[in-house]
Amino acid sequence: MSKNDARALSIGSFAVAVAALFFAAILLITRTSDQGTAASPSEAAIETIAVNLGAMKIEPAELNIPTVGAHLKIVNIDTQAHAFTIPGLGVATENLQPGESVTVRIPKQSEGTFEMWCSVPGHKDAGMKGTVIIGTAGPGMDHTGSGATMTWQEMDAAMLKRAQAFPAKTAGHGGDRLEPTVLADGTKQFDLVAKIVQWEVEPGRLVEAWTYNGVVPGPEIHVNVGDRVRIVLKNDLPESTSLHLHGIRVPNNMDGVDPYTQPPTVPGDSFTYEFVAKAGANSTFATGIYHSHHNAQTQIPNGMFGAITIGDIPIPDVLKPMGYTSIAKSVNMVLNDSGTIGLSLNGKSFPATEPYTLKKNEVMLVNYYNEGLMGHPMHLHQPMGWVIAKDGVPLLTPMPTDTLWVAPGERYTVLYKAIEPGVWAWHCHILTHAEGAQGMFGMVTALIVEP
Ligand SMILES: [Cu+2]
Repeated sequence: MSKNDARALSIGSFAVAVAALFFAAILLITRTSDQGTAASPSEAAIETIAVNLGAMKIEPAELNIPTVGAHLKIVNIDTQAHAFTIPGLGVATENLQPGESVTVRIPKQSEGTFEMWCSVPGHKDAGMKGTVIIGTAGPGMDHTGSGATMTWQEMDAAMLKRAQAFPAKTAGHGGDRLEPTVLADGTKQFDLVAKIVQWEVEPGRLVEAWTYNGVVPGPEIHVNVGDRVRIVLKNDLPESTSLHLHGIRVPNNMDGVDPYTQPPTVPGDSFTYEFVAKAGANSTFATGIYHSHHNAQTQIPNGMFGAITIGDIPIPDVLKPMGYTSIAKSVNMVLNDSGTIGLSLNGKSFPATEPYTLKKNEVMLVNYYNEGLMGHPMHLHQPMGWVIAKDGVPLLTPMPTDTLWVAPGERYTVLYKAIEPGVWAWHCHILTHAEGAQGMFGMVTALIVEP
């Protein structure tokens, strides 16, 4: 984005300003899932999508189902009987009386478009019909269309609508610091419960998240170098798990790699991790992440990750004459791209991502963590960044950055200084992770620099 764009952005309200950047009118799919029905890990990852049979209409009229399949929870919210069918997928319910509901499993499918309607005579012609679209952008909506079927006016309108929704309110906020229970001997105890909850990734999109303490990311654990730490993990998942302290120096038997260093922690069981908090090798601090190390390719992308930070990260002396003298704000930003959560920053997708605010000349410390399955080049418009640490170890010489490739498992610590006022986009620069024909989505947020 050029400086001229930036000036345009700073005109008008924040929402309209950000509008130049962004997205739109999404399928109004209410996605729900019945908690606790997760019979097996693969089933638990399948979304439940609500379909309402109303007065001569089916809501949503356009149903977007991922290729991995879904459960359709069909509810008759009308005052007369209806029956739901997708003949092309072999779905046909009995007559549903007012208030009745039924859940139908849509198995794994290849991409395609089908018709759905109410099979009670006359109802289809009266308007009870719609379209079922299988496939496209993984969990959630299709954000990646080329826009070939839209006029440019429609595209602009869609982008404006989506942009104006930012920052959109959603239920749940992850990554907040967890207060320890301090035991008699000074040990700091942190209690984590691994469990599945409904998590609102963006407005109206509820997914089955696999969480620590019901939030994505899990709460931040912060301790000082030398602290005695105890993390008690209770497993309320429908399968085993274990907790690995990624990037943190712990005794081997606390490394959380079942079945080598411990048995798997089975459903209903607990495991206690105990260690003395150490700085990284050649470091005075540590920047780590705790996450599952059991069926991890599913459990982690579905939400089982949280920052663990030890000590404070010093500002390198070489940056102080350049105005990097104190830290106004510290931010953990956990990247994800897969599982039920999908493309997200700290468990939320644009427009539900969190904007950050700085005053001119203030410095923000950002810890990037990538818990996804792909690399992400994180790009913050104008404010100049210096990478000061990688994986919790200070660089001997800080490295300038406006775009930083963060590979899965990596942590980078960056100091950004606010230079000019404005709303500065902050996003992954793999563009299909950030923008579609209907505007921005996924791995996008903004830094607002106040005068
Ligand atoms: Cu990306």
